[in-house]
Amino acid sequence: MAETLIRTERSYCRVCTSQCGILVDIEGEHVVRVRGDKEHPVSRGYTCPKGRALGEAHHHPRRIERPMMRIDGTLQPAGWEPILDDIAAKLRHTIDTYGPASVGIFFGSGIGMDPAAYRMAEALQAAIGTPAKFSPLTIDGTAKTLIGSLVGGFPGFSPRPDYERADLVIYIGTNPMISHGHTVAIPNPALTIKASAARGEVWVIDPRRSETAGFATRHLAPRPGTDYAVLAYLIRALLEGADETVLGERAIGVEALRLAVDPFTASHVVEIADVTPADLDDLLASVRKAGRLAVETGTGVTMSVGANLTQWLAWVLMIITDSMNRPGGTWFHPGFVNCFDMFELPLITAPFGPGPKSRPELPSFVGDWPCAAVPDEIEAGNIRAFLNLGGSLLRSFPDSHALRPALESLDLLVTVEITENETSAISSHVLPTRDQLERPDISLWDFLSPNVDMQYTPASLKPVGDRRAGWWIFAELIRRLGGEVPADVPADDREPGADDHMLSRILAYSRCGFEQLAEKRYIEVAREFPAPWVDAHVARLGGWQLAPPQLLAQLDEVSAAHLAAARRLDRLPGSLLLIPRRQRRKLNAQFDFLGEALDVMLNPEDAALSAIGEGSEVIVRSTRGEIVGVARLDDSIRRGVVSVPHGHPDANVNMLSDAQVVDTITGMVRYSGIEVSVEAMPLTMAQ
Ligand SMILES: Nc1nc2c(c(=O)[nH]1)N[C@H]1C(S)=C(S)[C@@H](COP(=O)(O)OP(=O)(O)OC[C@H]3O[C@@H](n4cnc5c(=O)[nH]c(N)nc54)[C@H](O)[C@@H]3O)O[C@H]1N2
Ligand SMILES: Nc1nc2c(c(=O)[nH]1)N[C@H]1C(S)=C(S)[C@@H](COP(=O)(O)OP(=O)(O)OC[C@H]3O[C@@H](n4cnc5c(=O)[nH]c(N)nc54)[C@H](O)[C@@H]3O)O[C@H]1N2
Ligand code: SF4
Ligand SMILES: [Mo]
Repeated sequence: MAETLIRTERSYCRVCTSQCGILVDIEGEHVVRVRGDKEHPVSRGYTCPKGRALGEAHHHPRRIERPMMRIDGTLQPAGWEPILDDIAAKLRHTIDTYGPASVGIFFGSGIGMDPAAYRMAEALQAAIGTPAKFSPLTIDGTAKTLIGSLVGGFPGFSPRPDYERADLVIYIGTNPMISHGHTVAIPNPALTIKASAARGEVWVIDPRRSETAGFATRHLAPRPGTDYAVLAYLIRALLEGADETVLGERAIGVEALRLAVDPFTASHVVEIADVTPADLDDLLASVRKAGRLAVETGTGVTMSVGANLTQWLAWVLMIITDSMNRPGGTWFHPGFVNCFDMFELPLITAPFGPGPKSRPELPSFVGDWPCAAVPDEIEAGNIRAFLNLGGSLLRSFPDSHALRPALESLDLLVTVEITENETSAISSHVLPTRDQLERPDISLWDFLSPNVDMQYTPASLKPVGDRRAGWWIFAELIRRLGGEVPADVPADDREPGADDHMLSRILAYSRCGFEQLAEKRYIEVAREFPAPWVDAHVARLGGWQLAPPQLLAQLDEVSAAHLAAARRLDRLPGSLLLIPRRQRRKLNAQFDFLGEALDVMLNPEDAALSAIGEGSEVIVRSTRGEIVGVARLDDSIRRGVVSVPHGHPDANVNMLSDAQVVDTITGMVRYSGIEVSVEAMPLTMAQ
């Protein structure tokens, strides 16, 4: 028998921001297995099915190895030189004829975890000079950034649970047992949540009794999008006799806030949110008992009509219980690459600018244009070329019906990818880049980590085929456009040490040097808590802003609409509110090969009304389109709600979403609370 030689490379997973330590067993250049690294200081051997599937992702039958361009209507392999020349010539022509704003760029999740590429993509955007920058922010969670600015005076300000001490953690619209957290990674969620529940209380607020609710001490299921009303009830009650030091000295706008939440009596909230008065009493009692608390929100909040309101009132609840930057409450991440505690944090309370011309109601928000504007911008002739850097546009953006023809009409649609999908299939140029096992990395999104820490991994494998580093691709485009690339950027990504050099540039002002990090692999620094820089920033702001006028107006508007909807008697059977859900063996549009099915999760009583049985094929319809899925009857979901996961190629839930339905303060698209009907597939069609 031939002897096999397996080597093991120590690395960390960059599929999600938990960044679990992994050991990659490799035979030749073939990944035999990926397993958890028990010696990793944070994850201690924990992994999830996605991380363990990194080998299969690398050996994906549809992986892209050669650059391709469209010649006579079909994508054909060509060399890097002619392809980059062609892209640069077309970009140059587009910019010269229509101006820099005619080039749109999507900083997709794919390059989001490739720091060296990400930074060079920013340089490419600057070289082009286009404001038409898009990112997952406006299809994921603008509310958090908005509230950071409006209430805390800085968009990147984000409180996170003091898991070591908090007696009450409230999860609203987040399911860390599956997602491993929204903006705060929870690497081994069961461990953390169980520990919180053992010490105190864990409440989950979600229209579905989620996997996280299974570990919680209590679950509450309000109507989608109405979470803010529950919080308003708590705040109304807590403002009576609240700590005057907190309210008087550290916050402003108490009176306006008091007026705003005044209508939210138990009966008002019961009518809007359809929870019971006993639920509200119990939650209030838990809050009073705990004193301090932490509220974690996720995409169930940020994708809903109540996004800004719930996020705002979650902050207010933490502020008035003196839970901000306090033990037993929340702490603020000071950054690792950029150190917020080492300089005077600027006050940024209005992160808006001019937005896309075709959607005058939408601003730019922290430098991003809303993804929902892409179809209209192309249609209007404003965007003529589009650079898709690691995005699965047709599955992630809203309104595939509007988006597909718009993208197909472009002269130039460049996709930088690792695997073929329906977006690469309609691109004019497809550029293969190194996947995470083929490149060294550090953690760019330092502030999403549960610790103040930084990791480094070398590459585990040699790049396959003609794949090139993202940073090199973008630097080559900058050069060809006549822009300046800093002299120290290596000319060739295949030079030994070239990737490491690009990573070391990112750490220039960070808490540790690259050499030290490369040697240690993981560096954590002690957390200062309570952190003086947080209190100093809030003092400069004049105190937490409890009642920003835009939010007061939105509260009136949204609660009036919810009340009207609750009183509507003419709802048709089968008319439901669609909510999003993430699946364990999937990451957005990725990991299809792990076989998660598109299940349409319904309450059995709703299903019975429409004669839908378990496992039967159903049609889900919105005003924008329809998809077919398989019904899963489950009483963990509340009546009137249907939960459908996104990112599936054949039944793409974004055939149902509407690019015109967005939050007008931030341009965030509405993915939760979409009105749909669900019907059993007629037998003749099902056969
Ligand atoms: N209806 C609905 N739509 C949603 C959501 C929802 O809940 N409901 N969720 C939204 C959210 S929260 C987000 S963040 C977005 C995500 O939307 P996207 O940013 O489009 O992210 P993914 O779908 O993960 O697609 C990432 C792509 O990058 C590729 N890729 C993987 N690794 C690499 C790499 O190393 N380099 C490069 N260049 N590419 C790589 C993958 O093959 C994949 O095609 O979708 C949003 N869309
Ligand atoms: N396995 C896996 N992990 C992932 C991803 C993935 O696709 N798969 N995606 C990654 C990405 S890009 C992101 S942004 C994060 C997101 O992380 P999370 O925000 O934790 O996302 P979900 O797991 O979908 O949890 C959202 C929860 O909100 C609930 N919900 C929906 N609408 C409402 C509402 O109106 N109110 C309330 N209270 N709840 C509501 C849903 O039922 C669901 O349980 O996950 C990341 N991690
Ligand atoms: S939780 Fe899963 S996907 Fe996220 S880093 Fe860990 S192994 Fe990777
Ligand atoms: Mo996301």
